[in-house]
Amino acid sequence: MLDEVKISSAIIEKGLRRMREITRVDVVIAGGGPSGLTAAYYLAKDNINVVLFERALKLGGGMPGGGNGYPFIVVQKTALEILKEFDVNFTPYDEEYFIADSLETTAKLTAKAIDAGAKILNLISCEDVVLIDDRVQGVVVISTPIEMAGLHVDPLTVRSKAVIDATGHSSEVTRTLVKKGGVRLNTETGGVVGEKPMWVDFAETTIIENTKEVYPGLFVCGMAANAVFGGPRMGPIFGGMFLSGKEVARIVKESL
Ligand code: 48F
Repeated sequence: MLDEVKISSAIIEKGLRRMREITRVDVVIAGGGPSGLTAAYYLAKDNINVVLFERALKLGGGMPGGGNGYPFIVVQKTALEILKEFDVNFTPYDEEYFIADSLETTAKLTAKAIDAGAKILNLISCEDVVLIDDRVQGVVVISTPIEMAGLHVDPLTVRSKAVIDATGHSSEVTRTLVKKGGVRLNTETGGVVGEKPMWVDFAETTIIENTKEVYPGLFVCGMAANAVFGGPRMGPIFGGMFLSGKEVARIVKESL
């Protein structure tokens, strides 16, 4: 006989164990879009204890939606190594542009990151950072439904050696640090410079330069990197996102 209580108990026990496991980790990633998932994979692959928090129910950020809802993404030649690493199928459009299924890419990035050992928790928002002795040392997390309901409920804290802001266009973690911590970032203005209008070629190049430690303990990747350092947007081409995720994993590993 299948037992309703056993099913609930199995989930509650595993869920609590998971929450307990992730209260102290090497690296926290805020945001499960293409750059955050890529970073999670490359860190976990090198045995770094990494947890990724995603506010939404689904993973992938802006990727599953492809371009204007057509479920395809474009990836330039220089980033094909990443699609190959994740076993994502792709077809050439011409010798420079390649097309992948946005849902397949999302699923494979997620599965490979989990297989490599990354812990991914959806429905959890990073609402603040832990700032001790002028260094970001973790994040403050709250369940998304509680956040959405606007209820006055205290959050939980996760300590880490490094935090990666992979929250995309909003660059939310970095903005929160500036707003609440009153700190000066490693940018030309000392604050979040803000995303510039579309310029694909420039955006896809500068995103790698902008992938860096923006404040002690806090790193930015993906669209958050361009938003923080004042780079332009690029639309549904994703090579820069994948390469930025890989690059931030490399930089963070070096810093640990
Ligand atoms: O926006 P998103 O996909 O970021 P990305 O990895 O990729 C950008 C592209 O999708 C696209 C683009 C293509 O070239 O420009 O926009 O830089 O994913 C960001 C994820 O972070 C989540 C959000 O729900 C999304 O899935 N997120 C945002 N704020 C928080 C968060 C937060 N405070 N805590 C947790 N997750």
